[in-house]
Amino acid sequence: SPAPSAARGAFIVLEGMDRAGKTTQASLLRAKLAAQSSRPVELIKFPDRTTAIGTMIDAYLRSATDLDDRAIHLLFSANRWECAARIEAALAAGTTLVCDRYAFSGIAFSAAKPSLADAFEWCATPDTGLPAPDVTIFLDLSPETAAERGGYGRERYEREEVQRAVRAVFARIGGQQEADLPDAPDAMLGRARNWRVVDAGHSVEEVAAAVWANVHEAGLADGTQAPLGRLWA
Ligand code: 2DT
Repeated sequence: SPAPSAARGAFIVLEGMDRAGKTTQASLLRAKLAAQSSRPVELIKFPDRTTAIGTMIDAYLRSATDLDDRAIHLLFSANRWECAARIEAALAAGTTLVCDRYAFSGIAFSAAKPSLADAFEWCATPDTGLPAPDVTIFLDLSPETAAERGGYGRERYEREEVQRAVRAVFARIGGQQEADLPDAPDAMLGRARNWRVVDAGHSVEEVAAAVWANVHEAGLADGTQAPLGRLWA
């Protein structure tokens, strides 16, 4: 098979609401990318619950332990930092990465908490300097449609009022909601927020087609020549 034409693998992040089908779409996207070129494609996900930090995060999400809102926020970020070198090495070696959740979930789920509602900038800061996604595709879903799909699971954040608050922060991150707030995310998050919205309230096939269209339009179907960015430059 021909040698990959671009210098490095692409870093593609999928973000989304619970019940949006993110995990299904991540594996469909991996298959599609693998069929398009000889470039290796790997799936990764955050939180990575397999590490020591991930074990603490898992206990928190299952409500087996309680942690201060800022402490758990920093653990989620640390969980990305402990994987950052591996992400960079994989991309440099030519592997395209499809990543299920990343720093945007970190901001959205923390800033959705009353204790951190006015701390958007604080929430973004620990991820400063992490490898930046080449594109982030946000699978949007209303709580109403999530309910039609059978409702939420049993983990800590899987409640309708939490999901509504999280969705509002994602909308701020994506610039879908004008922020007349002092710490406007567009200024802070910079170009690292290369954000595409896909309406996940359609069939698996329709959503997969929309996800693929975004990857293709972003020029990421077979890696990229662009230098790897850093959050939040
Ligand atoms: P899943 O394992 O089902 O994706 O749920 N979260 C995730 C945070 O609060 N901060 C983060 O930085 C990340 C990556 C989202 C994981 C839950 O943890 C939340 C849902």
